Amino acid sequence: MKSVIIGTAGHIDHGKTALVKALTGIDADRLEEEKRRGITIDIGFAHLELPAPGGDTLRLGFVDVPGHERFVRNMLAGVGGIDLVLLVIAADEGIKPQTREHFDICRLLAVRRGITVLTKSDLVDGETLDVVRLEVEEFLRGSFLDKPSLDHPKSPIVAVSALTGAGLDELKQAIRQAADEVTAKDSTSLPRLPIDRVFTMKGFGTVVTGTLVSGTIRKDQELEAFPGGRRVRVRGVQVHGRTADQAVAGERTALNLAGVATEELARGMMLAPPAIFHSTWRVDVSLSLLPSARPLKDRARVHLHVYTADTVAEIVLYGPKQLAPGQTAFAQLRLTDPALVLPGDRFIVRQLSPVVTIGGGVVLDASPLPKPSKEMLGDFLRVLDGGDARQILAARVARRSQEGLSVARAVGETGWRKEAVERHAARLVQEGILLKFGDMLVPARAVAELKSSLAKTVADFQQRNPLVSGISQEELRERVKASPEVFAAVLHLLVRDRKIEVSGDVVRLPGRGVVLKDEEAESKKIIEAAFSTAGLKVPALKDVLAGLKVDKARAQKIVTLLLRDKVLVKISEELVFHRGALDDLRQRMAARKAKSPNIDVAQFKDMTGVSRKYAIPLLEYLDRERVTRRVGDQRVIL
Ligand SMILES: Nc1nc2c(ncn2[C@@H]2O[C@H](COP(=O)(O)OP(=O)(O)OP(=O)(O)O)[C@@H](O)[C@H]2O)c(=O)[nH]1
Ligand SMILES: [Mg+2]
Repeated sequence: MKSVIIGTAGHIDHGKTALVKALTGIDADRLEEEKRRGITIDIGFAHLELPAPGGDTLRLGFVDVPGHERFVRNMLAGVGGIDLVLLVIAADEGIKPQTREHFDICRLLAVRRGITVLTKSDLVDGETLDVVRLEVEEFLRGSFLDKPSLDHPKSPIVAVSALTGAGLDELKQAIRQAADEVTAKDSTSLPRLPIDRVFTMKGFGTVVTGTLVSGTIRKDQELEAFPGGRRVRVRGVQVHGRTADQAVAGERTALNLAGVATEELARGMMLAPPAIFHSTWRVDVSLSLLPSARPLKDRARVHLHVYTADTVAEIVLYGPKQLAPGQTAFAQLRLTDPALVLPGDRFIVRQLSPVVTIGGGVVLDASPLPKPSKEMLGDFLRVLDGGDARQILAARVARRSQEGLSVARAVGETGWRKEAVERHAARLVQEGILLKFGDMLVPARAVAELKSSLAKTVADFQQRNPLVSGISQEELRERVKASPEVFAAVLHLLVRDRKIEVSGDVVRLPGRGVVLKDEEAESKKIIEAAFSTAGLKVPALKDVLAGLKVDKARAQKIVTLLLRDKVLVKISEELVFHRGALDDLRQRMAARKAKSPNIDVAQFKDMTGVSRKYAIPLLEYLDRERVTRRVGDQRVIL
C-alpha cells in the first residue's frame, strides 16, 4: 500500500472544500465558524482509498487549505508535507490572487506533481470553459503543472462540478495515475512529524496530528518534541481515523502521547526520535526571490514558514547585499524562535508588511559553523546544494578538519540514518578521502597535516627544552588543536610508525630521551665527583664548570640534568651540594638529637666544620626540609 498526501490550493470560494467532499464524502471544514461563514479558516483533512493502476491500494490523505488571503499562514501549515497538489480554479472566475500565491508557494516548496481542476464547470458554458482553459494553460506554462519533467506527458487540466458530479471520474482517474507516479516518502528514514493540531481527547489525554513527512512511528516509541526537548511516549497511533500499530511516511497521523500536557505542545513543533537532533536558530539556505517581489535587502526581516512552524527571521545574504527579483542566492536565516529543521527542508518567506509571499527555498545546513571564511563557506554550500550524498558527507567532515565529525553528529546534521552515514563513510574511507577512528570521521588530509604538525611540535619543543624528557600529551593536544579522539588516534599512528614515543604522559621523538655525548658524559662525572668528594665544603659551581672541556652552555645543561635527577641539590643561588653530603648531614643531625635537641649556629659550624657563609644557608635548608625548626637563635632538631 502506498500513502500519498494530496493538498488543495487556490483562491477563496473556488470550491476546494466542496471538491474534497465530492471525492471523499468528508467535509474538511470542521470548525463551527467555518460552517457558519461558509469559508475555510484552518486546514482540514479527509481520506480516500483508490485502487492503484497496478492493482495495489493507494491510501490518499487530503489536506484542504483555506483560500482567504488572511489565512495563507494556515495554508502554509498544511502544504508543507504534500506530495501532490490539486490546484483549484473556479471556471466562472478564472485566475485570482491566491491562485497565483498558492501556485508560487507550491513551486517554491518544490511540489513535483499536481492536477489542475477547473471547478464549478456547471456554472459556465462550453465556450467560457475553453477560454478559461486557455488562460490557465498559459498561466501554467513551463511549470510542474504543465509538464512535471521533460519525458513526462502534460499534467491534466480537469473540469469538474462538485454539484453535478461531472468530471469527477476523470479526476479520480488522473489522481490514481499521478499518485501512483509520485515518489513515495521514505518510510525507512528517521521519523519526523510536524505537529499541525494538538487537542485533548476524553479518556486519552493529549493527541497530536500531522503529516508524517519521513520514517515510521510505532506504538510505544519514545519521541522528542522540538523545540524544548520534551520526551514523550506514543501511547497510541491512528492513521486516517483508524487505530494502527504504526504510521508510515506519507500518512495523516494522529498520536496519543503520554508524558506531556496539551499546553506543552503546539502547532509548529516537530516530533522526532530522541537524542539525535537539535533545534537551531541559524540555518544556511538557498533562497529564491519571486519575480513579483521587491528587491530584498541584506538583513531584511521576514516571516519564515517551515512545515507547520512559523517565526520571524532575519536574512543575512552571503553574496551581494541585495537580492534581485527572480534571483537565487545563498543566505543565512536567523530565527527568532528555534526550530528543528534539516537539510532538504523547504521553506517559504513572506514580507512583514504587507504580508505577501516573496520567496522561499531549501535548507542546506542547519548546523552552520560560527565564523567560517567566505570562500570556504561558498564552496561548502555549493556542495550541499548540488552534490550527492557521498560528496556532502565528505564536505561536512572536511569543514570540521582536525576536530573530526562523529557518525552520531553526522546523523544529526544530515538527518540520514546511521547506516546510510556509515555506508557513505566506508566508501570515502576506501577512497582514501576520510579516515575513521572509532566513531570519528576525519579528513585524510587533516590527519596528514596533524601527523606532521604533531611531530614538528614535539621536535620544536624538544629543541627548545633539551633537558625536559618530552611534551605532555595535554599541552601537545592544545597546541595542535585536535579533538581528544582524533589526537589519540593520530598519536597512536605516529607511535606505530615510530615517528614519536610516548611514555606515560610524555611525548617525545624516538631515541631523544636525553642522551649525552662522550665529552658531556665525562664532564658529568667530573662535576659529580667534585661535589661528592667535597662533602659540605663545596666548591663554587662556576669554578668546577670552568675546569671542564665542554663549553659553558653544555656544562650548564649537564648541571641542569644533575639537578633534575636530584644528584645535586641547590640550596641557595650560589650553593650546590651533592645529595650524598646532604643525606649524611641529616644523619648527623639525627644522631645529635639523641644527645641534645637543640643546636645553634656556632655548634653547627663546629659539628660540620663549615664556615658561617655555608652554615646559615644549610640551616635554612634544614628548616625548609623540616629537619630543624628555628626558635630564636637556636634550632630545635625535629
Ligand atoms: N455550482 C457550483 N457551486 C460550487 C461548486 N463547488 C463549490 N461550489 C460552491 O462554492 C462555494 C464555495 O465552495 P467551497 O468549497 O467552500 O470553496 P473553497 O475553495 O473551499 O473556499 P475557501 O476554503 O474559503 O477558500 C460554496 O457555496 C459551494 O457550494 C461547483 O462545482 N458548482
Ligand atoms: Mg474551503
